[in-house]
Amino acid sequence: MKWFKKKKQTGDRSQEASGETIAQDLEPEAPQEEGADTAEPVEPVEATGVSETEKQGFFRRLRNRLSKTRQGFVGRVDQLLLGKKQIDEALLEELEEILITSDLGVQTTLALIEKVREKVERKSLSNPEELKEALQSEILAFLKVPPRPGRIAEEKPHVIMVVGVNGVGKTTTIGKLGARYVKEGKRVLLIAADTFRAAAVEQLQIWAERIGAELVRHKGKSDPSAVVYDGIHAAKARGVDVVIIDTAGRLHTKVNLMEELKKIRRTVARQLPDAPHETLLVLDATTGQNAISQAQLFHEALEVTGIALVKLDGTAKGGIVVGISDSLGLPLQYIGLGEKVEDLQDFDPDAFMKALFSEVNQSA
Ligand SMILES: Nc1nc2c(ncn2[C@@H]2O[C@H](COP(=O)(O)OP(=O)(O)OP(=O)(O)O)[C@@H](O)[C@H]2O)c(=O)[nH]1
Ligand SMILES: [Mg+2]
Repeated sequence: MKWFKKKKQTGDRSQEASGETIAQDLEPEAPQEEGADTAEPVEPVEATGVSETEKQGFFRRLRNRLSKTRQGFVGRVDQLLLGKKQIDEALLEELEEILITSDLGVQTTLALIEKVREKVERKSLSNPEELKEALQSEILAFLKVPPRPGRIAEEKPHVIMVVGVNGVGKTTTIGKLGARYVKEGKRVLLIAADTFRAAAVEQLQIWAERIGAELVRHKGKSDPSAVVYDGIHAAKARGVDVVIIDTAGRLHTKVNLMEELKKIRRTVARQLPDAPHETLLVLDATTGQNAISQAQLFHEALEVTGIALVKLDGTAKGGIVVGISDSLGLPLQYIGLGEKVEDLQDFDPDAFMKALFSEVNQSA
């Protein structure tokens, strides 16, 4: 039965950054419990069937949570253009600096500036207002990675394996994502395969209880693949729709980590030949260009299918969205805008740009 469809995107993009940053050492805090899922309704997964009021609330939240980036990036562009009458080389150089320091990435910035410069030379762009419009449309073009046919799970369950370095927001993202599927009426099972850290299992358990998902866990420090084996087995037996696997972000070495994750993947595939259907990489927007290096590392080892870029609410350098879309050729699937269950949104390039470039001084 072809019951589940996911969009996937592709792009012929160059690699931008290199290096490894697996040893990031952020200690996650426990998820916030109070009223997390009662404050506002959880947004549905599909845009279809969403009321106008919900859409507005959705956009308002996006806009509010991007305020740091709007002020730090678009606000600086506005300041640069203020009172300028013409576009000269000095102005383009300053713009280049703003783009780079907003974390769009060097290569992406140079490509953007080049496109703008061409337009200036062709005289299709002559004043700062037009420059700002051109900048928006060129950035949007970078964000719109062309879609490709989705991968379809032939039979239940649809399996999503979530990976990323420690502290980026994997477990929180799993909670939010699981909540969306539960809201859609799907039966969701979470697998606690981060057995490296004692508190990790409890953290996932809290999320499972909060969102109404099932949980498969082992007591004590067992082999992650053994937990995954039991989890998939249970999911098949119970007719679960969606399985989400939480994994460790840190092991003794990064080689160990990647080998462990590959082993988990093999375990899943042995029980369900097409699975995992998605390998979702969670990246922390506040780590800037490191996020791109991490993505390259994980993608090489695990063939990541999509990215969740979270903590966008906590950074003025949201330009990383553009850098990631441009340099990885991987679809930016979700963005995280806070710690609560409703703070995970599908990444929508048009809405993102609209939220970012709406008037800086407009009340949030
Ligand atoms: N502001 C903000 N905080 C977030 C977001 N996503 C996650 N967090 C917070 O980031 C911290 C770490 O999140 P976790 O979900 O525990 O991260 P993890 O990747 O599972 O960490 P490990 O299990 O140690 O590998 C928690 O305090 C979360 O509440 C987000 O979109 N915005
Ligand atoms: Mg975790």
